[in-house]
Amino acid sequence: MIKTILITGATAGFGKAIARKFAEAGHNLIITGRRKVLLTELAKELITTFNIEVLPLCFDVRNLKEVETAIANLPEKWKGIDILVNNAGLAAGLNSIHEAAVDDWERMIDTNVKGLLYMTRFVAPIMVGRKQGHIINIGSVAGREVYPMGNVYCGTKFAVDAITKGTRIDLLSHNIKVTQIAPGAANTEFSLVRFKGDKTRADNVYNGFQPLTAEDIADTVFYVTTLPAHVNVNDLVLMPTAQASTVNFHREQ
Ligand code: NDP
Ligand code: 8X3
Repeated sequence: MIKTILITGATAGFGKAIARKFAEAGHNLIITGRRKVLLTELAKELITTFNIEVLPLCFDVRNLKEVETAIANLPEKWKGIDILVNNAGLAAGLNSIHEAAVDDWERMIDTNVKGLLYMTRFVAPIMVGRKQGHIINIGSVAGREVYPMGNVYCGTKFAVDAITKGTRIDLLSHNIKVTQIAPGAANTEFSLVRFKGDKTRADNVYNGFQPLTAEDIADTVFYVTTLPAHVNVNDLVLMPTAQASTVNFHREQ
């Protein structure tokens, strides 16, 4: 059955790979992000390569009005969202709690927590109305273990963990699956964004071991959507083989 999948943060990293994975399987996609050019390019590529339908929606998940308007104004044929992947997110900075930039905290909390909530608040009623749906939240190992200077980023991902559990309970009687996928280190634009364009510092994060790829996460997200109607993966943690916790890595010299 062809499904409609809404993926936030599809202009890069996990979101882009998740879009490709579902497109390859013939599903129709609503892809979102702030960088319009990248969204349009991806939409064209997926339509041409996989002969599917794609609706690119350019908005900032931090902006309540933009989120509400984007979902309220969905064309009729796009209203039947089967799967919402709450993926858009970021880390900003890696600093001690007494030195970090407050603006970095605001960006992380507004995107990773409030953005995910806004999306869920406006998409979940559609699913409740249809008595079916699947919400997949991208958490992190940072939502399981706090690491030095991870403070607020970890806090946002612990929040995603709690919100995912709460969402599952609240939507239980509406036949809606709610899953959290919590990856470890994956080489995307994540560290480049965290270190504000410092490529050397970003590359160093992945030195000496093989990190996860965006495709690894896309495969995992896709897998949890292929299970029978009566089976839900509540929570799935995946890490590189060379990672055992947020601070333990086996790096080849
Ligand atoms: P990338 O930086 O590669 O991609 C992040 C995506 O989020 C981009 O498409 C970006 O699009 C979008 N985004 C960021 N802010 C906003 C916003 N305000 N409004 C709309 N879209 C936004 O990172 P990843 O793919 O690695 O990260 C995806 C998710 O996975 C995040 O939630 C991250 O916390 C989580 N994660 C990442 C891990 C990693 O090691 N890479 C590990 C565990 C979890 P645009 O800039 O166009 O708006
Ligand atoms: C991203 C993984 O360990 O850099 O969520 O926080 S980590």
